[in-house]
Amino acid sequence: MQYARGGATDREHLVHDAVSASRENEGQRLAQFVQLSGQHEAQALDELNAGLMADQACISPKYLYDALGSKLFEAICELPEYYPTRTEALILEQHASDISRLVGTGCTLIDLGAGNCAKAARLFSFLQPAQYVPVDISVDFLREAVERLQHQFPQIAMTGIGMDFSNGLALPPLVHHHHRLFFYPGSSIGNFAPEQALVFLQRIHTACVQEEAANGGILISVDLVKDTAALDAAYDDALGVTASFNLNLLQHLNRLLAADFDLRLWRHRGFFNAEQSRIEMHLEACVSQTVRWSGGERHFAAGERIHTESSYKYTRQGFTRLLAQAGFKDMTVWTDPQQWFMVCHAHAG
Ligand code: AVI
Repeated sequence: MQYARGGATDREHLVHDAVSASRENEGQRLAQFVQLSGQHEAQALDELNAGLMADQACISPKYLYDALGSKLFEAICELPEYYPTRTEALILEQHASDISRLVGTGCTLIDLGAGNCAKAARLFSFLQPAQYVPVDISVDFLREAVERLQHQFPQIAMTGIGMDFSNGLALPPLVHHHHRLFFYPGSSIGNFAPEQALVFLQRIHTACVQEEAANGGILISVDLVKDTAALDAAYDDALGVTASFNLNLLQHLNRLLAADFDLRLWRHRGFFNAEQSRIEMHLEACVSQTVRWSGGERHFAAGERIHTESSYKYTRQGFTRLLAQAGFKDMTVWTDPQQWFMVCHAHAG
């Protein structure tokens, strides 16, 4: 995926909870892992409470990704209607050599929202990174995949980082400054509103040029504006997997907040809002009801909604303009024949 799962993190809150340093073990290089502490539980509960009490109720999409939510998202990626995953894979496969010509070899490959690390691993033989840094909300999630990859690619130093990068990108000193390539696949940038996306891209730009490092850049995927019917189907599939993914958020809230959402009384809504150029996902109350949780309660009228996700769709020009505003230059764009999806490389300096 993946959305940066879990709570907000910023420089003040970053604490190295656990670092397992790279060791040599009978000639076998071991990956290293760093878990940076995230948002405090109390802050998360305040955020959820405020969202549920807002005039237009809303919950951050990061709460879609509990253990079951992450599995449901993997299933979404297999759906015939959900074109982004397979279209991106095709573009990356077709243009891996072009990408390696632009990036060169020996980079520090920083994989944001790495998940099972499969997308980046397909680029290893082309990019031959000196260091691979998968970042996801929890190192436990990364551990298995990274250890397997480290075994397969012993020549690449691997440092798994557990952090929520959505509110800050303060990487630990173990991550080399030299020749950083930020890889942000999956069109996850679309889950930020455009103003937030700009701030996030500016942070990546700063992280590329810090310490006067040279050769930094970004390789990022973006979902493009297209026919509304194709977009609606991708976020409201016939099998109902996206509906389950969305409804599971209520189950997650029941656990986090000791809430009493009855999932049978809510339905999934997923549709393209052309004016805002975004998919919106909502949970809609089927009947009038009162929901209670520790710390609050709210009456929802039938038809009232909780906004759970936005997924912005860009034009090619609109997104390259955003990259330029963030300080990037020399954009190279690859798309599929239908121009539904794009992968873009840009230099930082
Ligand atoms: C993770 N993110 C890019 C997905 C998207 O398409 O916005 C999340 C998703 N939500 C519903 N389907 C997929």
